[in-house]
Amino acid sequence: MVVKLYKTDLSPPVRAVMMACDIFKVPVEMIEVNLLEKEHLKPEYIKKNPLHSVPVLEDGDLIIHDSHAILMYLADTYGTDDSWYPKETKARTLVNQKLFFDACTLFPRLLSVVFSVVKEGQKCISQKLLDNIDEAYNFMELFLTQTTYIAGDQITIADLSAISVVTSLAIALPIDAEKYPRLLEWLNGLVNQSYCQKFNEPGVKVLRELILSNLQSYDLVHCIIVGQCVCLRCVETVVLCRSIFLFVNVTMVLKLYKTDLSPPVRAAMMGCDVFNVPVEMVEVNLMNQDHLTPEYLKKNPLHSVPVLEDGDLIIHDSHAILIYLADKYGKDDSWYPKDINARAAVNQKLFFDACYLFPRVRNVTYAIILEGQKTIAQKLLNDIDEAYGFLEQFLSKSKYIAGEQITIADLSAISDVTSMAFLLPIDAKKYPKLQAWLTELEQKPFSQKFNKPGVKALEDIVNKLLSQP
Ligand SMILES: N[C@@H](CCC(=O)N[C@@H](CS)C(=O)NCC(=O)O)C(=O)O
Repeated sequence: MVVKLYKTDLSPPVRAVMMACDIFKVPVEMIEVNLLEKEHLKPEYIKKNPLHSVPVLEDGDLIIHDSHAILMYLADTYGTDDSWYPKETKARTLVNQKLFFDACTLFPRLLSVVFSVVKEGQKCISQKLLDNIDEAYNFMELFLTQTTYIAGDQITIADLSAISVVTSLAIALPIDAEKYPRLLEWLNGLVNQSYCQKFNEPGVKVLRELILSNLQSYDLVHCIIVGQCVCLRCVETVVLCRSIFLFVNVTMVLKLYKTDLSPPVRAAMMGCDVFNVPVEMVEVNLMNQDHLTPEYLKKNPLHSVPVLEDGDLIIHDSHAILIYLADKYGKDDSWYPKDINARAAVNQKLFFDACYLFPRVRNVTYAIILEGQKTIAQKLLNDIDEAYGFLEQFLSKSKYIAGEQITIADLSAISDVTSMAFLLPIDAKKYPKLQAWLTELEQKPFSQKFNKPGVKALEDIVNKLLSQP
């Protein structure tokens, strides 16, 4: 049976999937979706993917709307061995966390550039956006200093995601060979591979032309960035708390670095509770910059919480943590199914949380807590309302967000939705399914114990800061 891939070459997530189809020899029919012609907003497409994004993979009645979840699915279904996506739990976890790194850190930094130039018509790429890209290169350099590829010494599907984005980021900011030698070595090794030349390079070229033509429409050849003259046309190839001990009958205790304010932390704490994980909670006070100390950065260069430490395995993303906990400590597979199709449905909703829900909470809370904003911009409230709309559509099809059973995707989502609901109350008439799901999940013991207190603390801080002159 031939699978269908809805795609456009401009898109790095699409390119990652096309490379995987090539590598795994997937019998695929490619269907062009012209974003500039708004084909992704047509009702037939929205029916397949309410998020109106590309790529979408259709395999019989299974529709997957996230490139990372597609890569996992293709590797499990079509991979001839497990080298691209190891089956062994620890090795798989390392790949998962780098897929989430791409979804949460790399790709959004490219999107910001494309939006600013193509949608908002900015003549220059702002220094802030360039600094963000530079920081992303730095993260990559740190990873690649430890291992040959980003998730270990073997190439994996995480490299496919990352290369499609890094080659696109390099359009905006060439990679400095002196500062990032390992990154460049990794990149040069990959861009010479036939799958990259065939399925990544053409799209990078189209994206480069799109970005440049938008800058050129302002008759710009050079882009002045804080006194520097950066000739974008010249950019050719990509050189271009120590508090809780849950006693169980095992000697090894895991450590979870956490702060209750954080939705991803709360999701991980709920996972620990649901799976009875023997965990020591270690408090990381973000206000005191505990997450920026050298010891913490050594554990997690991304300086985020949560981090789960299990012996020598360190996991720096809540979604990858939930997957790991479910696989290792789940008594059955109900929270994270082993069936490949059901698993793909959960994976895509974990990425939905990583890419849509959490960023929309963070945009508001960071603006208030870190930047001292005194009101919430209407655009950010609209984004939250749109997220409610997506959830309503998902919950109109199934009782929980990834099917008829509660899964780890609901844990991720509930931590974010409860953090949004005090910023923009949910209109139960407009979003009845969402309201019913929220009410049910809020009453669960894991939610009462490990989500509610953090939501209340966050709400109190936000309200206090908004009310201060
Ligand atoms: N994708 C990550 C996001 C984690 C994240 O951004 N956590 C925030 C707190 S909500 C943080 O640690 N911010 C501090 C920083 O990044 O410096 C996950 O799901 O674990």
